[in-house]
Amino acid sequence: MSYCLTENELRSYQKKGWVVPDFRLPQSLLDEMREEYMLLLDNNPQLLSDIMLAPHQTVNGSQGVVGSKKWLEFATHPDLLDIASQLIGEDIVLWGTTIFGKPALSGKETPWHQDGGYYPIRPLETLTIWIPLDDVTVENGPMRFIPGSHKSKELYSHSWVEGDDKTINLVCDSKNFDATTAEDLILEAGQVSFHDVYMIHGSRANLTENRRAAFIVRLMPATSHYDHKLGEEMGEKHASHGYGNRPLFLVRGVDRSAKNNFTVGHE
Ligand SMILES: O=C(O)CCC(=O)C(=O)O
Repeated sequence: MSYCLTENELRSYQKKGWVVPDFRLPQSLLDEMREEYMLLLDNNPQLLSDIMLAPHQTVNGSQGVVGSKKWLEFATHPDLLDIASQLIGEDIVLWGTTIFGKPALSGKETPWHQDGGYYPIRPLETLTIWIPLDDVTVENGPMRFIPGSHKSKELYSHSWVEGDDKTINLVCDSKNFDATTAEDLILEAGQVSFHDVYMIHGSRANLTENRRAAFIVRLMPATSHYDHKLGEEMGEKHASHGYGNRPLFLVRGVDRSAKNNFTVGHE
């Protein structure tokens, strides 16, 4: 085990819904990710950088992203999986990645939401690894978390809010939480945050002169089932997300659910 979470860190994850361990990614890895991100932007001039789904997919990419296997390599870095296994167990499936680019001057807001609303995962369990490629400051649109909002394991009501000034349009109704309790996630590039699928979170726009990009990895314990058929049905509403066709990767252990299909969506 490359990094062992302390009792305090484990408690923080359980109590607040996220943890930033006292751990850093190697600088060389960070440099590689940044380089690969520039390539990704070059290869996808048709897409806005605010949100790019599944850059690890080289075929059948959601939003038509032209991705690369490098992102899968980054997402499954042994240190990250070691930490993840302490939070969701030894049997792990990777089912998604995303990059929220928050470009300088025009980086869109990500409104308050829970991640799980349209994930075809039963029982619904997902650990999100949030990896900033740049330093995150109060000004450049840090992630904002509502502590403890994951605890009831409930998906709260969300409403569709029109507008292309945001990265997503399904927004958690304000009656469900107290925004004044929000905590900003201020991180240096190299630090990493891990958060629970039920936690309410969002981020403001970035109007600064500095980009605030983050690479996001979605893992589920292999006791859960990623139901592609359900993903297809849900996809009727959110076609670009490609949930009916996402490739699953068993990245640790065994498929305890015995229901996951590791052929759909692969090359
Ligand atoms: O990076 C951001 O600003 C938003 C990320 C997010 O909402 C997520 O990872 O679920």
